[in-house]
Amino acid sequence: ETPQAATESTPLSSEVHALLSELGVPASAYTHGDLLARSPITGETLAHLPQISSVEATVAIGLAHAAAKEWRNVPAPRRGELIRILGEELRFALPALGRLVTIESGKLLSEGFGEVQEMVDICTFAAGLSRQLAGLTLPSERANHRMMETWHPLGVVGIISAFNFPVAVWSWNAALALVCGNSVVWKPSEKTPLTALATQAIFERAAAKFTVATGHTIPEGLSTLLIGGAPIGELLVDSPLIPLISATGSTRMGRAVGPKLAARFAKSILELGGNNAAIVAPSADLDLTLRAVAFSAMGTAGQRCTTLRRLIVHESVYDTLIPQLKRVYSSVVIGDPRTPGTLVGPLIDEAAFTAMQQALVAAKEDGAIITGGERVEITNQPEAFYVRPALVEIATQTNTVKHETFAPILYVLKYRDLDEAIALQNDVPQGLSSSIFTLNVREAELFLSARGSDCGIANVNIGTSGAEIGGAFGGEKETGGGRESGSDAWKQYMRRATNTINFGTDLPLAQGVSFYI
Ligand code: UN1
Repeated sequence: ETPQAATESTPLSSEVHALLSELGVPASAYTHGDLLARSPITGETLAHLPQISSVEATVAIGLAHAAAKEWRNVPAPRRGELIRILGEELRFALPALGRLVTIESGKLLSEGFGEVQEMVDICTFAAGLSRQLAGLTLPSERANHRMMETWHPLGVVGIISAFNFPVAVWSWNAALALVCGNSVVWKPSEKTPLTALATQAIFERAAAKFTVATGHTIPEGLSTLLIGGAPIGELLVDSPLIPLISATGSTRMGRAVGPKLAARFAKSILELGGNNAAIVAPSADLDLTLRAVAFSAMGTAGQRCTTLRRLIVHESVYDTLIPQLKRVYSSVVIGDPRTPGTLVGPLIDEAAFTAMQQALVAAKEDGAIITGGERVEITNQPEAFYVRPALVEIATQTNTVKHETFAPILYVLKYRDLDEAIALQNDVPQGLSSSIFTLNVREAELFLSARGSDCGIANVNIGTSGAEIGGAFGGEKETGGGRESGSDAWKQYMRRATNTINFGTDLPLAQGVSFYI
């Protein structure tokens, strides 16, 4: 590989270089190499990064494996201390890292900051968790016996993350994996390598402070960043030294990764596509519904896994809500996500724009009525892709509707009775997030019941996106079944041993089996 010349400096690239330097990333990490970092805000190239070779990556996995063997001996609350310090460093870095997230992923500034806040929050959660990795004690059927569960670290945890939450998803996995006594190896999206570099620099600072504070050195390779393309992801997936891979991305990616992991009996946490719906019932508070739908459907330019993609509206409120929603869709401010007042930033790249246009053409062929969806020229930058979010009224749930397009398209369907609405909501291959807007307790509870939403997330009177870290995050069916972040998601980063201890002098066998020698 011939290293390429440094990027021409523009106001945006200069700002990015200043942010990276403030965050502690050495210039040598982004001034040469063949991976281009770009900003969807202008489409310009911000930096050039070297990519790790397969040989180097294999060495790094070996180091991570050795690191895990050391780290598992450190008491969990002490491991929690590292994550507490990481949270502190992230809190300190929030303004700069949040801005970098905005520049590299195109989300609004408040969302860039919110993403880093999410990292701080999971560190707080994980630090507390480090004293609560509790196993059950269970009654033994035998006299003078005790049964209990012990949770042990797995080893190396591989993290494959997507562009849309370029750093928060790493932190959900890394914070839990590290307090659980594992090491982590991270392959970020090729579309967002700079925020990954910054996050790694922050981790290293936290590790150095941990050493000063505790006298404990952090094993080399406890947290490793691998900048590279699909072959590096495949290397992680195929490595016998990695017992768990947490992968976030498309269902297509999951279909490639899942069977490979299953074939070598590795564990997986898959966070794949969503096709999230909200039901708007007759009693819904329509002002609140309008705001919730606007944020969930248009926010982050439709590029969250939890983005609202289908709105299932009762016929009695359809003609009130939909015209209001159309007004919001045609007036929402689209533009530079750093500008106050902007609500819809850019799509990540041209491929996202093309996929959106293709979905809209297909919807039209299905007989849909489309409001918006066109490209919006904002900056005279041909490489930046801004769109007006699309509201697509459609009579039936066609294949186009059942497919996840990672762009701001909201399909609107009409319903008569709640069973029909719930059936529609569930009749897609994906099962991530869902909502109902209703003031009727029977409807709300039915929606949350076993015959209600089949998703991993089911909400009442809030949108489908913007989950807190305290709950388990993930979904069913083609979403992959994984759960990350809060609740007891930590258990996936550990292996459970069932221990039976005999403190008597006899050897009674379970189930009354007799075996006397
Ligand atoms: C994602 O889009 O990959 O619930 C994650 C949310 C965010 C996480 C989204 N907290 O929308």
